[in-house]
Amino acid sequence: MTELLRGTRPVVMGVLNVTPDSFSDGGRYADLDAAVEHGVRLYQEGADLIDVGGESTRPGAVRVDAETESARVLPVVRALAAAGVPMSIDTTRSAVADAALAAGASVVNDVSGGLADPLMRTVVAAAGCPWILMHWRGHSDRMQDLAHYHDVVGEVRTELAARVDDALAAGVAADKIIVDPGIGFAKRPEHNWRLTANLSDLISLGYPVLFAASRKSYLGRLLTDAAGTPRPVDQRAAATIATSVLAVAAGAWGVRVHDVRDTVDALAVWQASGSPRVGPAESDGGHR
Ligand code: PMM
Repeated sequence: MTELLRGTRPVVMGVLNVTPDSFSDGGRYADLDAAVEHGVRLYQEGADLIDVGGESTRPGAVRVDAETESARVLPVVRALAAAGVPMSIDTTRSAVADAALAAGASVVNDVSGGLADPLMRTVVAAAGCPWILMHWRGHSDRMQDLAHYHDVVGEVRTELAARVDDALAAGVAADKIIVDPGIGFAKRPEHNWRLTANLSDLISLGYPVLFAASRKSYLGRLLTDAAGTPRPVDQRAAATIATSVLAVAAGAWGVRVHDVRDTVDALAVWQASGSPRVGPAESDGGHR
């Protein structure tokens, strides 16, 4: 994990949603054996971390209770830990994060950036684990109503900086913080494109940046066919890989993707091409 956080090479997180209703893989890995098998496969394909989630965050999703979320993820986390697979837990709930860390996860991926549960910062600070703080404005049932910006890149940067300040004030170490623009969360397609094109503005905060556009709807809309139908979710891999390479080339610390093997291949090409890695250490000498 320490090596991952140092950012000497791009990190690939593989998505494992143990939910019936996530937008791209919902229902496919709701069964324990299928989930564990898929997590192991993504790890073997080269993922650095498997990101295990038990609550869908697709636009409009209705929340599940903490018990349901825990019952979905904990057996998977335990089994993957036993298989030696490193994991992040994708949750906004401190109780789920706490239990998943105890069960073998080593990173907390919080799409609310600590806003949904005020106890999350305490759990993360006590655990001393890395914390991914994503830009978020509200739960999925209402997030599209919150997609109003004058300057999306500037506002996301300012709001993420506030999340970082909250984390630091709670005792989370600066070198454990990762930020994420939250592609698709309270964002319209034009907002997602502005953020995709201006990642360097977020990288200049001085924290590792995770970019997570995999299969998201703005890519489907980009690839709309002549009849006006957006490209289906399972046919957005090439577009996703293009965004991942662009993000890493712009200095992103890592990407969160469904298609691990092809992403790893594409990033190997990027690295072999000798492209200089431009990250916080090189660009502005560290934290804000
Ligand atoms: N997106 C989803 C879930 N978790 N975590 C982070 N850090 N960033 C994201 O953009 C993000 C996330 C929703 O996508 P999925 O349904 O494919 O998991």
